[in-house]
Amino acid sequence: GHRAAGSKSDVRERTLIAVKPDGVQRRLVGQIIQRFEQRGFKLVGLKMLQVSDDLLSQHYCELRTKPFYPRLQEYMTSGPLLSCVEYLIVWEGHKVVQASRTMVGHTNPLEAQAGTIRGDFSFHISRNVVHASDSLEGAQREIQLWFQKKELLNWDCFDQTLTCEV
Ligand code: IDP
Repeated sequence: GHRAAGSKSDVRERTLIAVKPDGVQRRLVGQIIQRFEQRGFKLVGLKMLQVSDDLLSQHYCELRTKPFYPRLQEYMTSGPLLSCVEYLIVWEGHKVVQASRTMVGHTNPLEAQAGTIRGDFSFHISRNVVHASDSLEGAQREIQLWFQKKELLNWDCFDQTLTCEV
């Protein structure tokens, strides 16, 4: 049977975006948040933290055995950036997982199109500025890993509650 495009379950879809340490050091956080806001997604969770090796390996559980994992770990938790602060941001909206992957661009910035975050702000795979969950299941797992339930806010947009009264 036919179902309307914007059903409630679609609208509540959520994804995790992380601004990696290079993005924070380069003061790109505002511009990255702005791109998701202007696209129309709703910010429902936001925190700044220093990622531990342990949480990083849980986050990247599928990459732990890859040859580049030590380099990834150095990029995200230690190494030349001295203090590795990152921002974790949860966005909500229709098909937000897929839309975010498109906005972020190819893993290797050299392959990322201009107009994407990686294509506009980076040129090296170990300095690719952002993370975006790659599937619905991945998003749910990652959001649970980084956020407690009470840290995610359900809020109504002001413009949806305006009436003619002043
Ligand atoms: P994604 O971030 O685009 O989802 P993943 O394959 O999940 O890509 O890899 C996670 C991160 O690990 C990448 O964003 C990148 O920083 C790093 N990475 C991935 N592949 C390589 C590689 O071949 N060499 C070095 N670093 C890599």
